[in-house]
Amino acid sequence: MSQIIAAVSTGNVVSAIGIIRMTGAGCAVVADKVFTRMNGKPLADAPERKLVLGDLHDAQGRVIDQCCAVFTPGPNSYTGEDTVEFHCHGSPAVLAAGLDALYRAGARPAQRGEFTKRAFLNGRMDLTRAEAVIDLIEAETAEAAANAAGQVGGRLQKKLEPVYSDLKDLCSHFHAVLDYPDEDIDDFRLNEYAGLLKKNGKTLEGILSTYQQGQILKRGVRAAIVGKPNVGKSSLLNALAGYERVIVTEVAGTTRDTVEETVKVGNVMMRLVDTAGIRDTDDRIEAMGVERSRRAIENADLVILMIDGSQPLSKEDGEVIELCEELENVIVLLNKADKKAVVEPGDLPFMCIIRCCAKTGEGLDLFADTVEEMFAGEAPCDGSILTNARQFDAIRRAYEALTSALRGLRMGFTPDAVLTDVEEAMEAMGEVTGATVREDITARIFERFCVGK
Ligand SMILES: Nc1nc2c(ncn2[C@@H]2O[C@H](COP(=O)(O)OP(=O)(O)OP(=O)(O)O)[C@@H](O)[C@H]2O)c(=O)[nH]1
Ligand SMILES: [Mg+2]
Repeated sequence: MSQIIAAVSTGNVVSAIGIIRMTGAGCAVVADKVFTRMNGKPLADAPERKLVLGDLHDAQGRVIDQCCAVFTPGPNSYTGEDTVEFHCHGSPAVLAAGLDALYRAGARPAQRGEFTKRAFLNGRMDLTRAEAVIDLIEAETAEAAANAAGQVGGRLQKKLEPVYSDLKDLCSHFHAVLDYPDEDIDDFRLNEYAGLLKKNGKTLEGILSTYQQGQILKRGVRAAIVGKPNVGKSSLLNALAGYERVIVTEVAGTTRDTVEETVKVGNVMMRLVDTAGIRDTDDRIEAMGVERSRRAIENADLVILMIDGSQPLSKEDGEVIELCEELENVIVLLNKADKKAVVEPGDLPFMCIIRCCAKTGEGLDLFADTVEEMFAGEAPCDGSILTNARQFDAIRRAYEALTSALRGLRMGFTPDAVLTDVEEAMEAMGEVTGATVREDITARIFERFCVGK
């Protein structure tokens, strides 16, 4: 029988309400030692899943808080086990005292993610849903939250389940063939197998194709604003951030170091990096900043190349243009559109060029539309997007094993060789859903969680 665990599930800050959660068979009895209902009856007699008022007190009977408690018997609780929650006044001191009282009454401290780990081990959710819980807690945008919520609801699991089930059928057919070697697989069956492998390979390919979008959804677009000094890079960062995040002056070489800020451009979360203007310089500190600017270009998903459109292109502009020319994702901003335009888009070797004014914000709407077009992605944020590196790796291995099985089948390999590939694919799929995942990996997954979840 699992032990009774308890933790504060809300943050360690003063708030209106704070929640202590406890789970494990018999936890209502532990609760009765520290919580006295207004009517004096045991908590287990209270209506299930309904808040009841009472006093939370320590072992000596000293009242810690007047609060509500709710009892949810297993197996229909989050963890699948009996669960009690105390909805207290949200003082960290109250919550710490309440938790201490529960420890003294028989509960032990919960480890990180232990509630969700129990939910997984008790079959309340598969691993895709359990992992999405942490994504939901950590979501930084509504879109990321919506996608994680979809996966908590089982969208990814539902896509993977039929694939796993088809592979299981295939394996059993192959085993039958191997057990009765005199019966050849006829062409009809071979075509059927090949069709099944192809169909499921396509499903996995479709899921894998969303991963890049998932990366962007989860961590945002890493975007470096680059250009020669004084073109308005820092002014752009400030305009997008909506406040004076960095110093702007008319002195070339104002920004010495890279400065990061997270902003939302349209629907897309961006990790914007303002960089030191790129030029040859004898100033040691500025030169170090320029080196960092070059590195920011290498690490960026998007380079925003800024040019002062009111000045003729200079040798320094040319050097930055050369650095960016071969990159996949570049948006050129011809800044200072409030002044007479001297540079024309046709003068530049780029496709995506927008005139703008960082001072007034002119042109930034078009910039936002362009960013959305480049990065918003096509899959809906409803759980369809794969965001998790571990899941991506396992699904990729399953896909490769299926491709290899299909190749083997077409080349007339013996059934046992094809079977090995299909079993490998099943094993990898099982790692995603948790059906075959190793215990040490499970432990690592739940260590990412916070205590109390
Ligand atoms: N007229 C006009 N001036 C601008 C515009 N954007 C920026 N500036 C001015 O250009 C000067 C340089 O702006 P910054 O934003 O500091 O330029 P920067 O590219 O970050 O410069 P460094 O940090 O030195 O590389 C400041 O005086 C800004 O007020 C614009 O759209 N129009
Ligand atoms: Mg600057």
